[in-house]
Amino acid sequence: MISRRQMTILVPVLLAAVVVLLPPSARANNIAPTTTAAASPGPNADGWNNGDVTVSLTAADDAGGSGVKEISYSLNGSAPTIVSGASASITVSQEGTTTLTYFATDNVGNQESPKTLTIKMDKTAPSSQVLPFPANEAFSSVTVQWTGADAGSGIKDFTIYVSDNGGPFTIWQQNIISTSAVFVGQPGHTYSFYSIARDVAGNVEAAKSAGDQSITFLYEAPGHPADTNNDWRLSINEITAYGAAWKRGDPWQSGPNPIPIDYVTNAGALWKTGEQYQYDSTKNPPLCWIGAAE
Ligand SMILES: [Ca+2]
Ligand SMILES: [Ca+2]
Ligand SMILES: [Ca+2]
Repeated sequence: MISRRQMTILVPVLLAAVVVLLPPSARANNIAPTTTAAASPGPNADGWNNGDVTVSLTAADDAGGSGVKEISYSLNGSAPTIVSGASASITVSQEGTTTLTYFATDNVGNQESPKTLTIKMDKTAPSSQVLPFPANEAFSSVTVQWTGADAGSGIKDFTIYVSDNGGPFTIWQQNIISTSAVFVGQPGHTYSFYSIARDVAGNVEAAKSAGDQSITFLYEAPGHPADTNNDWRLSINEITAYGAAWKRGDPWQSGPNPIPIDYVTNAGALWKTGEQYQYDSTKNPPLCWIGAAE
């Protein structure tokens, strides 16, 4: 006879022995499979795709588990698709944001917690154009402006091309985020401009064969007298030399002389706002020299 006391010791020992002797599949019968998703091609650095994406789902059960029975997935909350086995392949081709929800189930019914993969897709190229120039703009420095629009991921940047007197278009501004820049040309030349936009997903606007806008520079616009190298920029060296000449009362290489104080302050203000400046024919010197947006 086994005593009551012996029983309290024997029963747990026997139960432990039964657990050890059971086959592994019966022991580990409550662990769900794990699914991993691989998107091909992956998104760009900004998180966008500009073409169809194939997602490969691969599920694995726990070692010695009952094995993967099926994978279930759905796109944007639609009715789930169930695929037998441990792998599935899904092609996402819809523009916009697609959320793929997926999980695997093993042969004894253990279900993985659903996982999601988000794909942002934009296959539509942007459009853009150089804006018309203001009337009577006929000097050799002009602000060129452009604009663009995009469905989906939005405009990333622009590349602006220029043609001199009907010659081939060459890049003037490459991958610029700003929507304006100052162009300095030669008197007597006609310049044509067009813009090509790029969106965040990497789509590029179709090539153009003609300019969006053109302008003819009839006259040489007078630069600021402090701009001694005539590059439409007032450097710190140029304004320092101009200011020193004014202080000493020395004559300057280009007039007016003696140097008026408001010419000196105007030069300093233009340097302060970013060096680059342009000519405004509607104002008198020195207010005709105004800061130019980079
Ligand atoms: Ca399992
Ligand atoms: Ca787009
Ligand atoms: Ca200069």
